[in-house]
Amino acid sequence: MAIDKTSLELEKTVPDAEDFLPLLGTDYVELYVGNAKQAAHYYQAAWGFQPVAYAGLETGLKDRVSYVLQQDKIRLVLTSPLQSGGDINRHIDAHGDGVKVVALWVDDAAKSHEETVKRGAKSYMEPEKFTDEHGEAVISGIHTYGETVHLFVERKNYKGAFLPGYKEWNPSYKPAPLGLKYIDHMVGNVGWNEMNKWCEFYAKVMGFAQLISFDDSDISTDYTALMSKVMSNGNGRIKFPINEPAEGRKKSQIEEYIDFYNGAGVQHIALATDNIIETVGELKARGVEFLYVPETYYDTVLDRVGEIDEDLEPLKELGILIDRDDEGYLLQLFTKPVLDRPTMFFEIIQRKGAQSFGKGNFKALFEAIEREQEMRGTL
Ligand code: TYF
Ligand code: FE
Repeated sequence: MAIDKTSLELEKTVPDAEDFLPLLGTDYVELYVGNAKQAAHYYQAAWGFQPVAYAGLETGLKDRVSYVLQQDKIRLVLTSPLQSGGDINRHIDAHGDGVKVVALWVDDAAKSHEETVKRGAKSYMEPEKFTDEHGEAVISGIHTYGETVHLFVERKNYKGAFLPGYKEWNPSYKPAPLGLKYIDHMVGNVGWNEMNKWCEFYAKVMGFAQLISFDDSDISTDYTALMSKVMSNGNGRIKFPINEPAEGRKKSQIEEYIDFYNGAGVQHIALATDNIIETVGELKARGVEFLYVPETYYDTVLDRVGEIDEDLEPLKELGILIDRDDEGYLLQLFTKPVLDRPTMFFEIIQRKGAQSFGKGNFKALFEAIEREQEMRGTL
């Protein structure tokens, strides 16, 4: 396959002075799950996340429980209801386990709320101050696609383990971390013909700009079709690709997601590592399942991507995919869905200069996804 031009200059550059929503990074990702205790064990044991904080009956909560886990800059919050009824149960009933909150780290949560609501965001949470003996945090929030929300978290005056209301959680069980560093990007699946609407939302309401676009001729295989655009904030720390289903010969993987998730939601979270061979080797040893890439992929991959630092053999053994753009290359691999519903999955990515998303791998990747769809009988 020819190397595509993937220049990633922002179509519209947002000078810092005009950035009405300066984002410092992803603060945390919160999943609503059926059994947070067991989910926490999974992310510790299989993924090497470290225990950080806890809130539940012991801290005075009556109706829910949350576990906070962290690996380098990646913070996960796992929340379950403790009673029947209520929003969390309803969310789990509709979507299964999934991402409810993509929290963004800001300097001024009140201003973030004001600026986005002024531009058309639907408020989810008015700015609210939370305090304990470790200081003060301010949180506000807006709705995005589906039932997903963005919280703005201001923590410059907070010194505790996570946020007020949580206590430190320090069990003796602490499997080693796996070298996962930060969230590279988080992808949203939206409904038919909704991609542009949500890209406009990120542009208009949050001041993001489009990085690249590819049309469905780039990404249609015989069966799967989707459209995708990547939206990024001004400093590039937050990247949100948005996918919509497109008409193919058979059911789009995005449509399968929408059917099982009952609407739009987070499709995959891409986690960056400095050593994908070690990270993926250890994830596999701990039982995480990845999409299978046929060995024939490796017969021609170096013709496409040229020279790379790594030996091909371990990449082939682990099924790691390779792609190149004008700025360098990247290594990536995708897990199978990590839930029983074929909804959310993870990507492991190591960037060696490349700032794109693996366009050259789409064919191999989507054929691998289709083999899984076939086994589920959902094609
Ligand atoms: O984030 C991306 O754009 C890449 C490619 O269903 C991708 O990881 C796009 C759609 C999809 C799986 C991966
Ligand atoms: Fe991705």
